Amino acid sequence: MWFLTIIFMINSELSSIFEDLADMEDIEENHWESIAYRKVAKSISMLTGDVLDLYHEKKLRNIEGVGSAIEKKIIEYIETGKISKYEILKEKYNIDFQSLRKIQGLGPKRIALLHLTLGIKNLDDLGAAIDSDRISKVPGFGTKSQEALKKAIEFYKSTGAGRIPLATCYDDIQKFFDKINSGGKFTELQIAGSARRMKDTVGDIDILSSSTIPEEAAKYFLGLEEIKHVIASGDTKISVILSLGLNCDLRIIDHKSFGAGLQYFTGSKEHNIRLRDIAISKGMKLNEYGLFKGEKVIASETEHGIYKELGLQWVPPELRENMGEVEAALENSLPELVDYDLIRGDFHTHTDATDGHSTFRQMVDAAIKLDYKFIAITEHSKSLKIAHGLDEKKFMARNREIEKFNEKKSSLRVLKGVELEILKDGSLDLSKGLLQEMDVVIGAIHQSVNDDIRNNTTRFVRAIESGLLTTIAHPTGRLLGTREPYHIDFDTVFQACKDNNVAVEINGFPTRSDLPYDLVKKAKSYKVNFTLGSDAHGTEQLKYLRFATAIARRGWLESKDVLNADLQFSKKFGK
Ligand code: DGT
Ligand code: CA
Ligand code: CA
Repeated sequence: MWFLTIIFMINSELSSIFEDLADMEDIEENHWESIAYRKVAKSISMLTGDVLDLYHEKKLRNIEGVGSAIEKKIIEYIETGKISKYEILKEKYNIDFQSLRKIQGLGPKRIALLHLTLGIKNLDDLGAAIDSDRISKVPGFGTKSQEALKKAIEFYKSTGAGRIPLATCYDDIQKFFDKINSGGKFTELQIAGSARRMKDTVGDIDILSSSTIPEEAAKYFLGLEEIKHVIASGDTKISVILSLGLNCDLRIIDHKSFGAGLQYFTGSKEHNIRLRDIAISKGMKLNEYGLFKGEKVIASETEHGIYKELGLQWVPPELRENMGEVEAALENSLPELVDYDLIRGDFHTHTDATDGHSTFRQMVDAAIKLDYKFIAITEHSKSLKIAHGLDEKKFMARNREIEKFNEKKSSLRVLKGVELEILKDGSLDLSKGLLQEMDVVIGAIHQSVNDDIRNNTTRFVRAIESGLLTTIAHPTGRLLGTREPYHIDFDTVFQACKDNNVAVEINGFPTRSDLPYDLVKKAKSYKVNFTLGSDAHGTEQLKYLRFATAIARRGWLESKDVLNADLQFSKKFGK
């Protein structure tokens, strides 16, 4: 990963506020202000450090485009959580710029025009205006752009609009959860939905609770400062928008049906439908209140009870996608998933020698602190110029540094690695001699990718057959929300990996999450090995390894499939 900056919550909040401000100033016809805000929005979004750090160091002015007026606004936001100018304009316009901006063909000028002429404020308004043929009549639009907008909305909705990578909000969700819990108002509290299933992206957060004082508990929840807006508040369900930019559904249910509720609201919907069918086939009824035979409650208090009474093994949440887990659970043959705690090392990291921002020593120290047994430092290779890829000479120097560290017999072993460019014709970016010296060679395709499936597949296969790769990196090349996966024949690639003893990477970097879990399951059927990597470009990103592990579990992997798992690593590296 080389073109993504790190995601800091406050940076992304500020950047989208300034972008909104720019859009609103455009409508107000204050074009100079608009240009200034847009510039700052962009420079904040590209920062590699946290705005909060710059604030503490009194260096906000170092951000490109920040003068005294904008500096004041940033300080106001950090200290009060609000920017008064923004609040005033928002009141006036109340436009969902963030969604509208994501529609291809809608820039700030056109959003402003549609607002001024048709009063369009959000995607629903836009859809309705298209359906009633009003857009085509706006000067500058026409039937053709109306059609194009209709398609663009469909695309936006189908590619998972508004979904957030779980890895970028996981810590905040945990903190929010702990805060709810710390109030002492709830008897039971559990995260459900896609976040419990550890899906790579989440649409909203579902929290399930029970309480002996439900009204007081609801009031406490609604008073939490993390809640930005209340969408709906009923006796059993409260829906809110959190300041971290996610919706959250809190359900307060009866203690007696907590297990059934947890099962139901964990989903997935497809998994639940299968369970409901099984219940029906056994003459029972399953819903969020329990498993029933006629009026009689067969199970409801615990989730395990529900599965047991249906004649199934308890299914780990990560597997609940109707991908064969129901059949396996009926036959008592679910896999023994690789455990999060067994992953004690990272196969994919970068430092400031290329496009990372932590030093070698900082990365190594952080790995020791995490009690890792190994870390592979896998810098980019020379032809990835944008990431300052290293040539043979620089890799040799790095290798000597690693050897020196390993001589000290620390609890951590550092592996000599490279994220190696697979060139256009499938040849490799560094000399054979150097590659043979490496512990970890992750072959990656970053550049000159075309739409030709045969071309891309052959490119991978040639590299795999070189005998010099240990792993292929983020195989689909997808970037969540911005880039479609490459066209690749994965049956051929996985077979080649198996034949040449090349592992397949699961990259846990939030916007990559690559391989996706369904392809992991497919790769497993070829009996390949897997390596998990965070693709961290700084110490604070090492935590993404957990999300690579989540994908591994969602792809049915067991310890024996994963080279990071203790036992496998020892076998390979004799430690
Ligand atoms: P998300 O929020 O899009 O990332 O995905 P989920 O799975 O968290 O979906 P969400 O929040 O709409 O609903 C939470 C769970 O509630 C879902 O996984 C299963 C259950 N559920 C919701 N609607 C239905 C439904 O119509 N039928 C069934 N069987 N279950 C449902
Ligand atoms: Ca959800
Ligand atoms: Ca929900």
